[in-house]
Amino acid sequence: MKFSWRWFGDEDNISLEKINQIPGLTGIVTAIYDQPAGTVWSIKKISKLVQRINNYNLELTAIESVPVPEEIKLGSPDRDSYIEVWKENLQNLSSLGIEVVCYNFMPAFDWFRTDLQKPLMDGSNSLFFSQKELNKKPLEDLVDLPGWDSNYSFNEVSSLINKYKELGEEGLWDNLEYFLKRVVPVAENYGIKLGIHPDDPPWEILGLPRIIKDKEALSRVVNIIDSESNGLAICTGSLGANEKNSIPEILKYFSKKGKLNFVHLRNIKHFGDKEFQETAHYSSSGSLDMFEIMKILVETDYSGPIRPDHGRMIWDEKGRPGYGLYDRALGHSYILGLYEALIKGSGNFYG
Ligand SMILES: [Mn+2]
Repeated sequence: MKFSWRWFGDEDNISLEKINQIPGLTGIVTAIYDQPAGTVWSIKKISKLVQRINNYNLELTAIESVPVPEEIKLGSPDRDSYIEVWKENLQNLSSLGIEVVCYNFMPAFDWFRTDLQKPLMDGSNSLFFSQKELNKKPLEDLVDLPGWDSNYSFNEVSSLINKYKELGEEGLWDNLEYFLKRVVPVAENYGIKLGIHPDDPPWEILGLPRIIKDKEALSRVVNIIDSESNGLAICTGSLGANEKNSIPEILKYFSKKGKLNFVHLRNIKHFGDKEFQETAHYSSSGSLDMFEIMKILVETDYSGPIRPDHGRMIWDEKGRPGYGLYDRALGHSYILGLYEALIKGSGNFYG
């Protein structure tokens, strides 16, 4: 397993120097952040990024993400030119030894929350989602949340949402299939494993189609083309927001099939129907059993990148919601401890 950390490059106030002081971390997950979706990442730029990371004896273990432009997700007439750019990015990334690329197929925006700083009982705060609260808010109040692409105005967001409503779930599936049939053979050719990140939260919001939300949907993705390049980035917190998704079962099923290319570890606490808050990684802090999850990854010999996903804000830290230093470092250390215990307890010593 490649224990990794998400780093936002120059925009990140947590330096590689600090990250390098976290015990047992060997990998960095990052992307080119200063270019819009649908543009070519030059070999020169990727090479500089890789070099910067390697200077700290760290490895770039996964790209998260190569964004999929709305034109591809919507199936716009010009989508082929954007798919060509995506393929070129795979080629450029592979030329620098990158093996894992994460992407998502969420319409209009990435993850979504109703509160970015909801207090927990211990005085820390974290991200929170409540469908009931979302239903009460007018759209105008929501577009400032960081899940939105800030390049869009309110009117543009509304028109985008309407286009997706017209497209519907099956239309979105068709466009994912069209995309994968073109990019997976290229990824395979360049030795890159793709991992689709589940929708977060994994249900329909604002009337938008959301398709990557359960085991059935993940099966449908991997069955579009049978290739080890056509895999999954399982995010325990995203899928786990729906109590019906059994994360250990999902991980076991896809890891055994060789479809698991990337893992995000995060715990969340359910508060009832479509309401949850992100918690510390420790099992008892939330609703997910992290021991069980790590046990399955060890037992199925998962060897790809793994990273602590969002953490709480603790010890008065201020920063990017979900991506502070302290709680993610605690989460990583805890996960690493589970890993060591599992490996040594099973009699298999890791080298
Ligand atoms: Mn995630």
